[in-house]
Amino acid sequence: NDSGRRPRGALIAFEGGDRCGKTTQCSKIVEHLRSTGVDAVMWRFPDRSTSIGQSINAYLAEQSHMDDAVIHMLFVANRLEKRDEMLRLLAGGTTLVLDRYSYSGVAYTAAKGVPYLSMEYCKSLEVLLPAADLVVHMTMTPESMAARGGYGEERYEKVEFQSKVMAAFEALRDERWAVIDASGTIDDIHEQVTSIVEPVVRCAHNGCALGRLWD
Ligand code: 2DT
Repeated sequence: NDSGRRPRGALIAFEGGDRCGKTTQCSKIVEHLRSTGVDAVMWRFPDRSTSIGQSINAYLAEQSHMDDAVIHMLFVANRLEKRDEMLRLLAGGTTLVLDRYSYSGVAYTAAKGVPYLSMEYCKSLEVLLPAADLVVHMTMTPESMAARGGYGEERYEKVEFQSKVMAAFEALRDERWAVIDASGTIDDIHEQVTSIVEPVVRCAHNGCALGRLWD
């Protein structure tokens, strides 16, 4: 980078069904990147700390009911309210590791099968946001997810629904996605994640352009 500008950070999203180990892997890769001198932070969506995030949290905890279109748009708004900060961090050289992003937004709503909330329509609401340089899709059968501790506590944690979410994620895949079998050990998965993430971080540092959803 001879322009004198600081190299940008990479935008990396972890996606997958509930209880498949995304949060663990996000923390581990951030810790690893930092240990190699890469400036990296982990964020999660929904961000339950904002007022929109608190409404989403109540919905997920089944403490409130909301129209499917309304809750969908709150998830979108919850990303948009973080957009400026996200772009600022990336431009300043920080790599952002996201525990869920727009891909969950589209997959979970599309999986509901509401006719006016089609996958195409849901995608159209995300176009103001940057595309992830890499989507790490952690996959595992809904039955094995259900066997993990804590499953079933929130609204979407039902085997039949998770199968539909899985199919929706599959329909979203493109060349930026890497699929990882989430049934392995934490260390094996971390090793695979590291080998996929490192070249993407280098590419961003070397000036690969940040894309936009869904170009
Ligand atoms: P966790 O916080 O446990 O990952 O659960 N979801 C998430 C959506 O329906 N739309 C979205 O845009 C996002 C980001 C996935 C969050 C739950 O909310 C769902 C599971």
